[in-house]
Order: sequence, then structure tokens, then C-alpha cells
Amino acid sequence: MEFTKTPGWLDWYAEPCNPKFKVPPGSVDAHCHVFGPGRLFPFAPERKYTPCDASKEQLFALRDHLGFDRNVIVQATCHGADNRALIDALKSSNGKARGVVTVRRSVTDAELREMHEAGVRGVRFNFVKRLVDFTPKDELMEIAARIAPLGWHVVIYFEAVDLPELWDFFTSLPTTVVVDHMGRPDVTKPVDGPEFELFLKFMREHPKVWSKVSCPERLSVTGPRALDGEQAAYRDVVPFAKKVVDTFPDRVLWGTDWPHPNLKDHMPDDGLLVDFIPHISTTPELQRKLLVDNPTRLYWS
Ligand code: 0GY
Repeated sequence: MEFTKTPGWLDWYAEPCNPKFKVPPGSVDAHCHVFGPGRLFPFAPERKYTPCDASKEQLFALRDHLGFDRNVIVQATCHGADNRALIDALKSSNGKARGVVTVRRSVTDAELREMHEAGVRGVRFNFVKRLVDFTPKDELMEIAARIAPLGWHVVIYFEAVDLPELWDFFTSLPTTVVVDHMGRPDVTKPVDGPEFELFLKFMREHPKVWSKVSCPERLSVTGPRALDGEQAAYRDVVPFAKKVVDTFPDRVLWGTDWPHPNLKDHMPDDGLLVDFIPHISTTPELQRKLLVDNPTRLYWS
């Protein structure tokens, strides 16, 4: 089937630079996607956007270029609950990729076991209204109860303003809970202000909650250009991500978010995203936890 990408859709960076920061051996890009290719793995009828193709081969080439060893591939909403592209990528990865899927309550136990065999270790619940239609919480809770015995976890994606309303649901989930992109803080607000403090409290009071310190390009207002005398691109995101890494060093993950869905203004150079890492994770020990130890514990043990 032929698909036409959403108008204004930006293609991923075909020739990312060589990062200056060398990631430690065994590093995991713990948040990335595959899109199609649409002719092999059609996009879901209920999708809110149509992306460009971003294949498993292209993802694995990026992994090697950036110096990573492994990937965690996360189901994107453009594929709905049809995980075939993701599972195909896992099966082609020689054990170097794990997956996080989207399922409905109709999924069978046999299907879950088959996904586990392929390398799936989590389900994603998405609460970002521009990306998905509403799913009742009782359905999500039922799914969480079914995947818990497999040792899987739940990945949650939400906007910071929605955390108070979702708090009780999140904290009653029976599994480890991994938050995408630090719960999307508004980085124009103070890092020690009430909104981000609520997120830190969420992590502090609930040791089962982990966070991806990913997507500076999505959260930043200052953007990708480092100013004279400034060290980092996306510098307005640095205090937020660094705070989470420093406070919860054993519960953080990092990912590229390649191929970067829904960015309207600029497409990040993935090499520069890797160079962002030492600004938020400032010692070799913290970097090893963020990039190797934590994702290995969650996805490969
Ligand atoms: C991300 C972010 C986004 C999209 C999705 O599944 C998705 O469509 O996650 C977004 O638009 O913020 O993590 O890829």
C-alpha cells in the first residue's frame, strides 16, 4: 500500500555527524521506533499522522554509527496495536533489540508469550491526546495485570499538566513504570518550581517509577543551536534532565527517539543528541548506569 506522509512532516537526518562523546561499551538506545516501511507493514487506520518510512535496517545502521550496541524499540502510535514491524525488527536484531508494544485487551496469552520470545518486555500506555483516542483505564489495568507475570513493565507517555489526574492510576499499576521524556516538562518554568517538583515527587515516592531523560529536541524552546559561550544545544533542557539523572541514577534511561515523529520546526542531528548526554550525565559512573547498567537490568536480565 502507498502512503503519503502528513504535510510538513520532517524526514529524519540521513547523515548524522560523528558524535564527539563516545558512549561506553554495551550502551543501549532505549527509545527509538521503526515506521513501516508502509508497503510491508501498513500504518494503522486510526493513526493521527502518517510518517515517512524508517526501517529496521536504517535503525541498525544508526545504532552502529552512533556507537551503540543495542536498541529498545517502542511501538509508535502510527502503527496502532499492530506490532508486526516492531516484532520483525526484533527478530532481525540478533538479540540486540528489545521491544515495547501496544496491545488491546483482546490480545491472547499465546500472543503475549510469542512476543516475549521475540524480545518484548513492556507495553506502552499513551495519554497524549494529539496522538491517540482515549482507552478506558479499566482496560489498561487489565492489560497491566496480564503482562505483570511475564516480568514486563509499563511505559507511560503523558503531558506534565495531566500528571495530577493520572497519578493514582499510575501508582496503582502492578509493574515497574517507565515515563517517556520526563513527563514532558514545560522547560520555560523553573526547574525547582511546583510543576517539575511534582514529577520529582512522583519518582521519589514511588521507587518503581523510572524515567527516560530523552527528547531535549521535543522539550526545548532555545533549540539546537548552542550560543557563544554555551556548551550544550537544547541548553534549557539540561537542568531538568541533569536533576533527574543526579537524583535517581539507577532509574534513568536514554534514547534518541529516532526517527523523531511529529517535529515541525527542526529535525535533530542524532550525533548532536549523543553529544547532549555528557551535559546531563556528568561522570563516567553516571553514564554507565544511564546507558548500560539500567537498560540491561530492565530489558536483558
Ligand atoms: C515519541 C514522541 C511522539 C510520538 C509518539 O508513538 C508516537 O506516535 O511517541 C510525539 O509526537 O511526541 O516518543 O516518539
